[in-house]
Amino acid sequence: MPDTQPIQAQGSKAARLRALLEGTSVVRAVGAHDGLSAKLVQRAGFEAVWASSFEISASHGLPDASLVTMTQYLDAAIAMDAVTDIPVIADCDTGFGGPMNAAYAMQRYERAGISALCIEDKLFPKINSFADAAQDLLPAEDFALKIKNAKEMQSDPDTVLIARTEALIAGRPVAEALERAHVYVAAGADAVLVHSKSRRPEEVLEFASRWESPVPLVAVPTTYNTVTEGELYDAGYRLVIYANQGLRAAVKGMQEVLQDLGGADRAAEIEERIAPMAEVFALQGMPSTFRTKP
Ligand code: SPV
Ligand code: MG
Repeated sequence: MPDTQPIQAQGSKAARLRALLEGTSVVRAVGAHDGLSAKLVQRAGFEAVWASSFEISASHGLPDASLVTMTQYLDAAIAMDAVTDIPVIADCDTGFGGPMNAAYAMQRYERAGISALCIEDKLFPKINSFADAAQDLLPAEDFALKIKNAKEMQSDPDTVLIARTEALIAGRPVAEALERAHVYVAAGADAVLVHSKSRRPEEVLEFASRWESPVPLVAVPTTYNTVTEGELYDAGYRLVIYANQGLRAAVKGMQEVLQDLGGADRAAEIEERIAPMAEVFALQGMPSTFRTKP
């Protein structure tokens, strides 16, 4: 069904993502977990969708701990890609296992038309970066092998492979994060995501100031949320991912409305706080002739 958003520029989504990453302003992606949330990201004007493992796991009612299978993650990414015109960047956790799993993920996601994959250097099974748990890292050379295997399997030169280092999440110094990231670039990574759970942006800014590669940097300012996109761009970050704000807004909105509905004895009490059916019809791509009239 047609969406009301105009189709954007020509060329594959992956080629457009590459062009965006070489542009003169920061590329902004927002996390999503299904077709509807991805459409909302596009409609709000963002340039890319982050198929977040945290959001997709949460949408299954499960922790983000390598419980959801690659096929389930892939299906969710496909659902997002199918109803949007902007590139989908798939959060592929650790690559779903060892180097062969990472290569297989590359093959499956690419064939499904997903523009970018992101894999991280934690041990499989991993747990969400903000969980109060051990955040064990794979030796850098072992993770480099995953990158090499995935790049070898890649068939579209425009597909973007993002290598994510969790060194700072694991409590290691910036120097180790840099060392790891440079190894990952040598192995073929097209971009580097350095994740941080600090409340302040200093460590990601320091990382960027010591970065010695033309490969673009990616930031996820979830905890260090006072940093501006301009500050990140000036430091060297080319992609900023707002990884989970949409899901968290949805959870809060649903909790509040359902709580109030539970305390009322008719739906009219909450009607003004929920989207009209017509708005959802429009989001679904229902032909206008079938939509309810105002
Ligand atoms: C995700 O959105 O799943 C991410 C980012 O990987 S984080 O939750 O911060 O690990
Ligand atoms: Mg994730």
